[in-house]
Amino acid sequence: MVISGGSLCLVGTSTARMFRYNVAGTGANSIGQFDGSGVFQNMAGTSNVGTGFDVPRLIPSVIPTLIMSGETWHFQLWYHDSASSVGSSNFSNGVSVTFNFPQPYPGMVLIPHGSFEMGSNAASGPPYFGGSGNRPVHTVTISRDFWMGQHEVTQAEYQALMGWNPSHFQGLSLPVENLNWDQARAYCTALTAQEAALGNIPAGLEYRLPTEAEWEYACRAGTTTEYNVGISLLCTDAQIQFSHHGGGSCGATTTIPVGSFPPNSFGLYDMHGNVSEWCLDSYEAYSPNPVTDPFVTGAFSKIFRGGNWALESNASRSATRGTVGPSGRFNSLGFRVVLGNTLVPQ
Ligand SMILES: [Ca+2]
Repeated sequence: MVISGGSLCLVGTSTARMFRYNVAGTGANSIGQFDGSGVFQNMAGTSNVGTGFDVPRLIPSVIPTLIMSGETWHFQLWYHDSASSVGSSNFSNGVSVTFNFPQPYPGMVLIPHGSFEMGSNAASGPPYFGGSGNRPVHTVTISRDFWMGQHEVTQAEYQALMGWNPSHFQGLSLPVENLNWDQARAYCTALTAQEAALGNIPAGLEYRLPTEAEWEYACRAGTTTEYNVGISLLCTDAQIQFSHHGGGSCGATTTIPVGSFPPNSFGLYDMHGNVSEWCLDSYEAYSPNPVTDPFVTGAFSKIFRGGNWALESNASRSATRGTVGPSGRFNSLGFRVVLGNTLVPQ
């Protein structure tokens, strides 16, 4: 039995010709049969138990059969002895199946696929202090939808899954920090194992760190300005140390609970500020050529993104790239997870 795209495909033998099903609680019945390839075909309509269909019967066109997660369907093989009366249909004992579709972990937001301009041409002076590492701006296509955590991973989430809390600033609603790249990836691996055991991960996907391109695409959420809130980032927009847009010192001395500022249009909080966020990629200079689903691996230095409570507004721009060795641990560096296609860094 295969679930694909929300429709039902029953695979059986062509000799087991007739089938019926009903959805528990609805009273709805319908009837169908396996075709010559052993694929169940829905014959939409009300079941005619007792009248039945002679076998073989013409196979109708496939009618999509929607199944909702959590529904229990009852399947029952039956046959009609055409040599006797129409009331002599015979039924097997049948089988009941409850369908539970993969459900992303709570707090994951669907990020639709698309293209964007990655990088920044911001000048080297104030207020943005742009750099060559942000250039050249180039077209990046994210070819597949993915899910991203609304929030930086909290200490409550990390403690619950990993059994300890490495953070310098303690507080369950604060982002977890002071953990290295491998520890962030280990959390993703553990989350994948937990959710896979619950049947919540579609084939080919995993929980992992975002690629740098996924991170910037999600941060921008369609914006082309230096910040996803516009051309300026103020102390009232994010947990940062200093705003070069007239805000001056923000007085930040610590992380704050995740989600303390409004989200971007994808529903993602703290993409600017609070803690910087580990990405899966290694650092590599940008190429001017358009690229699809970039994923850089192999180099020593890893990427972190988004600025943090100890950095100034220019370091929190959508395009600003941070690099550090994988063993780095800082009280200003955490992470968030994505549910996306499986990627293996080297
Ligand atoms: Ca952040």
